[in-house]
Amino acid sequence: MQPFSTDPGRTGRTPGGEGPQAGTTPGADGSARELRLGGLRILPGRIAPPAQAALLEDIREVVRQAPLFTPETARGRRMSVKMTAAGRFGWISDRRGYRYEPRHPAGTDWPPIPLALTDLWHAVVPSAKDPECCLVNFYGEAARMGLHQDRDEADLTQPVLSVSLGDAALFRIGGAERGGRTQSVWLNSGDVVVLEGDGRLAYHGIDRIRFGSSALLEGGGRINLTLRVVR
Ligand code: MD3
Ligand code: FE
Repeated sequence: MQPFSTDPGRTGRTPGGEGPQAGTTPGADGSARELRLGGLRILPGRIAPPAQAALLEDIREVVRQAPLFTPETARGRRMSVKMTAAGRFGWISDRRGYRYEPRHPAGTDWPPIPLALTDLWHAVVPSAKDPECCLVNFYGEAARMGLHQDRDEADLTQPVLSVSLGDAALFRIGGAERGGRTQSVWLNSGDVVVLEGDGRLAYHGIDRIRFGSSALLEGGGRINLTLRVVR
C-alpha cells in the first residue's frame, strides 16, 4: 500500500518557498523515509492508513473514559486546542497554572496508553524509558498552538514522540531561544515526529490547520498525540 506523505511536494518544502528541506534522507527505494529539521526527526507516513483508523478508535475509547476539556491559562484565557490524556500522568492547565497531574479534572484516573502507541514508542526510541503520558490534542478549524518549549518533564534527556492524525497542520520549529529563526513543515496524518537531543528544547507550535484536508476524522479536525516520560 502507498504510505501517506512520501511525496516530497507535500512534506518536503517550507511554505515560504525556500526550497527543499535540508537533510532529506532517501530510503533504499529513493523515497523520503526520514526528514531532519534541526534537532527533529520526521518520519512521514510512519503509520499506514489502516493503522491510523485503528489508532483513532483507540483514541475514541480514551476520550470516552477521559473527556476532552478546554485548558485555561493562569490568566484565564481559554486555549483553542481541546485536550485529554492517557497514562499515569496528564498535562493540565487551569487558573492555578500548568502541571502534570495523576488524574483527569473530573477526578478519575487517566485511561491506559493504547498498546499500539507503546509499541510504536519502543520501535522508534528503543533506549528510552517507558512513556508515562500520552497527551491528546484536538484541533478544530480555528485551533492553533503558540510557540512554546516543552520543559515540564523532569528528565529532558528523554525523547518526546508525536503522532499526527487527520487534517494537515502547519508546524513551526525554531531553536532553544525565543525569537530566533524558525522553519515550517506540514505534518500529515500518519506522520511521526521524534524530539530528542538538541530538538528537545526547541520552540515549536502549530500555526494553522488545513481544515478538511483529510477524510480520517468525519467532520474534519486534527488529533496530535505526544508520548512523554514525565518524572
Ligand atoms: C518539539 N503539540 O503538545 S507536536 C505539545 O501538533 C505540542 O499538537 C504540537 O507542541 C501539536 O506540546 C506539536 C510536535 C512536538 C511535540 C513536542 C515537542 C514538537 C516538539 C517537544 C519539544 C520540541
Ligand atoms: Fe509542545
